[in-house]
Amino acid sequence: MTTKTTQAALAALTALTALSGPALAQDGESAATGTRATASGHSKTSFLETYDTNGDGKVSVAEFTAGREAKYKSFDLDGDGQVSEAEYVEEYRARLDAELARRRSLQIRQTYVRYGVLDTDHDQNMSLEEFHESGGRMFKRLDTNGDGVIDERDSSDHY
Ligand SMILES: [Ca+2]
Ligand SMILES: [Ca+2]
Ligand SMILES: [Ca+2]
Repeated sequence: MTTKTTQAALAALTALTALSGPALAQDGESAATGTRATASGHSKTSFLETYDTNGDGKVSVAEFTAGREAKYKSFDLDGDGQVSEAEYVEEYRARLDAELARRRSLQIRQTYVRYGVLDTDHDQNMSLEEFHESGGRMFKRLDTNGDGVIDERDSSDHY
C-alpha cells in the first residue's frame, strides 16, 4: 500500500468511525431509519427512545420483544424469516449509504454558505483580498490579547 492509499484508507475509516454513532449503530439503535440523533448508541435514553412504543417512559419485556422482532424483520430483506449474513450487512450498507449521502449533501450546502460569507461583495468570485478579510477575522478572534501573535498567552481555543 502506498502512503497515499494508506492515508485515504485512514480518512475513510475515520469518516466511518465518526458515522458509526447512534444513528447507524447496528444494534440497539433507534429504528431502521437511523435518522434520530441521540447522545449515545448504547445509552438507556436511546434504548427507551427505540423500544418505548407506548411512550410511558418504561420498556416492558413485551415492548422490547416486539421491537426486536420488528428489527429482525427489517434485516430479513427477502422475507424468508431468516437473516443471512448478506442481509444483515446489506441492511447496514443501505443505511450507511443513505446517511453518507445525507451528510455529503449537507456538507456541500454548508460549503456554498461558507463561500457566500467569504465572497463579501457577492460577485461570485472570492478575491485574495476577501480571503484575507476572513483570515484577518480568524486571527483577531484568536489573538485575544491583541499583541499580533497567536501563542499560549491567548485565551481563545477557537476562531
Ligand atoms: Ca432472509
Ligand atoms: Ca467577491
Ligand atoms: Ca496574542
